[in-house]
Amino acid sequence: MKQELRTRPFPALTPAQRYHFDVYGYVIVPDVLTRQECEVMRSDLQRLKKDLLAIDPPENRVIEHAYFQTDSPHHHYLGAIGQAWSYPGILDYVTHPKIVGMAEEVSGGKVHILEANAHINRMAPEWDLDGSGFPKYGFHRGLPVDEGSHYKNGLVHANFVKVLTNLTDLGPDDGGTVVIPGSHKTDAGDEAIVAAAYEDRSLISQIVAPAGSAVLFTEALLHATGRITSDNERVIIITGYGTTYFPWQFMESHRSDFRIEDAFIESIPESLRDLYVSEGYIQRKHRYRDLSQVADGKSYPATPWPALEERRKS
Ligand SMILES: O=C(O)CCC(=O)C(=O)O
Repeated sequence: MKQELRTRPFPALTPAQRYHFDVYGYVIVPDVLTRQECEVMRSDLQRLKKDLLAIDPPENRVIEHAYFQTDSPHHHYLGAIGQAWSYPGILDYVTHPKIVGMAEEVSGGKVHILEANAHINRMAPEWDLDGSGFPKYGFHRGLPVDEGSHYKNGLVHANFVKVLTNLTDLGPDDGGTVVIPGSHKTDAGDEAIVAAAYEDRSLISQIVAPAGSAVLFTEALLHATGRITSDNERVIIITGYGTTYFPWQFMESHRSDFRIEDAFIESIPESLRDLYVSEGYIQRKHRYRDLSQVADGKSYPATPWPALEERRKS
């Protein structure tokens, strides 16, 4: 019998966190990563950025499928990092028991990795402002309202969710992600919703949280990168998880050749295999909680990747 749901907490969220997710479409979960984990992941992302920048000419900047989706002096957006096995902190993030457990809970069962990416950014030299001098944002959503969600036990479950974790502290000036709370329920035209939110800025919330806090949200929620006005660098790492209705062996990329490498697949530990590779068609494996159920507070250890250790040595 498969072990995947037993190696992760269920339910991963407290009733209050689960209720917040339902009402607002997102929840900030503090202390998901320790300071030490943040440091390891941040230094692996910085190393990947440095290694990519060292490749010349720039159009060849690909390492283990990871590449720059944005390569500008103030913003490096690293795409397709989910099989960058030379940077183990990244693999530890995308397969982290608590993070996957949260994604499974709000998806209503088994999930797999659809995308993995990261942003390393600083204050932008220019930013689009509205007539009153307030920032405009690139609000978007990856899941249409009502097309990718269902209710069970009165709780919303989404087929595509993201867990975005800040590896640096985010104060109010540090460009935390902005969201339009509750927009995951409103199918009234994204432009009209965003215009309404610009009219009354209290409809927009910005993530302000210490390093190691995770923002779990349904992709039906309108969200965007916030504006940095401090001198601090922001480093965030993101995994998008989808239910098994989404295609397998594919992770987001603007490059058409992107596929998970066979050698990488062979190195995946058994209990993490389902996160990367299909073992059958659909196999939804639902799992639902009641709102009153208390969170599973046990700490689940990360699964080691012995085969990768071997590859790294050879
Ligand atoms: O940069 C951010 O804070 C938001 C990232 C984002 O918009 C996304 O993952 O779709």
